[in-house]
Amino acid sequence: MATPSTVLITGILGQDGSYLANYALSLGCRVLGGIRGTQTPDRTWRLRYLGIEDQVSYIPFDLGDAKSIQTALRECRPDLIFNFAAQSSVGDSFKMPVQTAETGGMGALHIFEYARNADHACRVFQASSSEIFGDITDARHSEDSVFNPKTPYGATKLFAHIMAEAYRASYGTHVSTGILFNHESPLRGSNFVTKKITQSMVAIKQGRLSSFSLGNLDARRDWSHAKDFVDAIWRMLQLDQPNNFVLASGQLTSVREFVSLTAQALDMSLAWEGEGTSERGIDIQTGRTIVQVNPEYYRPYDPAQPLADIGKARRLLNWTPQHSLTELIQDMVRFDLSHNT
Ligand code: NDP
Ligand code: GDR
Repeated sequence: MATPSTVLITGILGQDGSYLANYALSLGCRVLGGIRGTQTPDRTWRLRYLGIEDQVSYIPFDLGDAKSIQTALRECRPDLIFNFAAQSSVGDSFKMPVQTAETGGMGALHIFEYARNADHACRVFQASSSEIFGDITDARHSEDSVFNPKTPYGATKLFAHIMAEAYRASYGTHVSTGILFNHESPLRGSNFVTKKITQSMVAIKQGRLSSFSLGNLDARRDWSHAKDFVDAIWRMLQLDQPNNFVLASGQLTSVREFVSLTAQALDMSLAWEGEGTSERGIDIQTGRTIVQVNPEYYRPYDPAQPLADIGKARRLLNWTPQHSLTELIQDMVRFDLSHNT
C-alpha cells in the first residue's frame, strides 16, 4: 500500500495513540486525533513530550456517543483508522463494567460500520488484548487459541474482536486486530503496575517517598516496549489482507521480579521477606522496607497470562521486537528520573 494521506487515531492522547501519531507523522501522513472533551495541556503531555502536539488536528470523538463517532468519521474520511480508544484498565473494568463495555464494544462496532459502508477505501486497526484468552489452554497462545475472557474488560475486547472477524468474513471489511500483550513505555499511564513501580522506585531513590504498596506480586505478565508494537501495528494495515496478530515478547515476568529489575536499574538491590500480604521488599543498603502488599490492590479475578506465540507476526509482518525488558525498564527509569511527578 502506498503511504496513506489521512490517518485517524482514536485514543491519541494515550500511550499507543501518541507513539502511533509520531510514527505516522514521520512518514508524512496527515494525522487526525480523536479526543473526548477538550484539548488541555495536562491531557496532551505525551504528544508534547514527543514534540508533535501542534502537528496533530484534534477532532471531537467520544466512543460512548454514536453521533460523535459518525460525525467525526464522515468529516475525516480517513484512509486508516487506528482504534486505540478504550477504558483500558482491567482493574477499573470491575468498577465500571457498563461504561467499559458500551465504549469499548459498541464504540468499535460503530467504527467497523463506517468502514463497511464508506464510499472510499478505509482500513481499520482494532486493539484487541491478551485478556481475551482468560484461561491457559495451550503451551503458547496464538491467534487460534481458545478465547474465554474472565474480566469485564476482556469480555468487551472479545466482543469487538469477534465483530472484526465477522465484518471481514461477511462484508470483506479491511479490519485487522492486534491481540496485544502488555506493552509499556515512559509514556505509560501511572495506573498500570509498571509505571507505578518505576515512578515509586525513582521517588524512593530521590528521597521523595519512603515506601509504596502493590497488590498481586505473583502475577506474571509479558511486558514489551510500546514502540515495538506501534511498528507492528502500522505494518498490519499495509497488508492487502486483513488479519489477526498476537504481539508480545514471548517471556513472562512476575510483578515481584519487575520491582527487582527496576531496583537494579537504579543501582539498588532488594531482598524479599515474608509471604502473602506480609511479604515485603527490603532495600539491602538501608535495611528499610520499601515495598509492601496491600490487598486493596487485589482484583476480584486476576487471570494468569499465557505464554505467547508470535510466529505469525514474525512471518507475515516481518516483525521482530527490538527492545528487551531490561531496555524497557531503563527507558522508563531514565524518563522518571528527569520528570519528577
Ligand atoms: P491508554 O489508556 O493509554 O489510552 C486510551 C485512550 O483512550 C486515552 O487517551 C483515553 O482518553 C481514550 N478513551 C477512553 N475512553 C474513551 C471514550 N469513551 N471516547 C474516546 N476516547 C476514549 O491505553 P494504551 O495506549 O495503553 O492502549 C491502547 C489500546 O490498546 C487500548 O484500547 C487498550 O485497551 C489496548 N491494549 C493495551 C495494552 C497495553 O498493554 N498498553 C495491551 C492490550 C490492549 P482520555 O485521555 O480522555 O482518558
Ligand atoms: P493488566 O495491567 O491488568 O495486565 O492490563 P496492569 O499493569 O494494570 O496489571 C498487571 C498485573 O499487575 C498486578 N498488580 C497491580 N496492577 C496495578 N495496576 N496496580 C498495582 O498496584 C498492582 N499490583 C499488582 C495486577 O493484578 C495484574 O495482574 C494491561 C492493560 O494495558 C490492558 O489494557 C491490556 O489489555 C492488558 O494489559 C493486556
